[in-house]
Amino acid sequence: MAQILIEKGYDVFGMVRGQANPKIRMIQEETPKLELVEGDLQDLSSLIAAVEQVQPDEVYNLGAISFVALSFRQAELTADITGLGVLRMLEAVRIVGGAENRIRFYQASSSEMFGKVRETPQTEMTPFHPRSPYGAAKVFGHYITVNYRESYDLFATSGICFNHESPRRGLEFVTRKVTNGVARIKLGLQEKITLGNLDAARDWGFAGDFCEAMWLMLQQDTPEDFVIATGETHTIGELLALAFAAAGIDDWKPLVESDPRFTRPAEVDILTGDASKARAKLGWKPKVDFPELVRMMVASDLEIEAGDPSRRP
Ligand code: G4F
Repeated sequence: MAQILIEKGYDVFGMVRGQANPKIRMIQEETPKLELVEGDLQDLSSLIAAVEQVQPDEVYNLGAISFVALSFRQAELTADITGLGVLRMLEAVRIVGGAENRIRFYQASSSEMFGKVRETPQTEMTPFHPRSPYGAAKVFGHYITVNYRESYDLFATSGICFNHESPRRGLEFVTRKVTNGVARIKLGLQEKITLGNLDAARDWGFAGDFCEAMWLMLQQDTPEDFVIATGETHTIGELLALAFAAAGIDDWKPLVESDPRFTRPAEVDILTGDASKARAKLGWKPKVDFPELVRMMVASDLEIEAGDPSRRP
């Protein structure tokens, strides 16, 4: 997101928490023009101070505990950061933005809110049925954003984003776990990839495309919520086949195993988004398709894993 906004000519400030945040070095190397400010989604006064310091025109709240599996083990923390953190950020935006509501606000809502899906494909009108503490916290974040828009006339919007991936994806998420595992197998650094539920299916898109949609949402005349998705669903089997093919490995099935350690107490089996509203009103459509996304991630992981071991994730 920062990279896209910098390319558009914005002065961009990223909020970081903690004293010795391990991601700061990577962020500074990848986006040197990004300025960092301190703030913590659990601490309203720190958010007010950050927003006062920056005096932003637009705030993009992409901050959360975003790993669904972790949310089962740290449910209260997830509710506090992923759920209540949105309320605190909205309060900071409302207070600092003054009576004329100078600051526009984007909330990263999630397709995890659809959970045990009530209809396919999912639209802005599909009822929610979250299947994890993460999904439940995102539902709160979504509705409190709608509520601040309706109560205080804030320019507050939610993008209901389906899974969006890139070479910068964390290794704990299934796409990157697969592409990084494939690269390591190819280079003789690892023998197998151990996953959880191999039957899951997702509507996976490229994060860069999705960030463009987030920006477009804040450039409209009126704030509205949008589903952001590719409309295509792929299985983990397809992800594996494409990733191994990108590394030139044919006989991959014996290289993948499933372990209950990686399954979840409740699962979201399948997601398919309908982004017709975004297409019609924002003129948005994804540019990178699924095979290209997987090839991009495998190529990046092959380069990382073949390089200096101290730079490996
Ligand atoms: O890559 P995942 O961990 O992503 P998940 O749970 O769909 O959540 C991501 O997308 C959401 C949008 O829909 C975001 F809101 C959220 O923050 C995050 O970015 O898992 C995808 C699927 C799941 O069904 C999971 O059970 O892959 C399955 N899976 C199977 N084996 C695995 C594994 N997931 C992970 N992370 N690791 C495995 O070994």
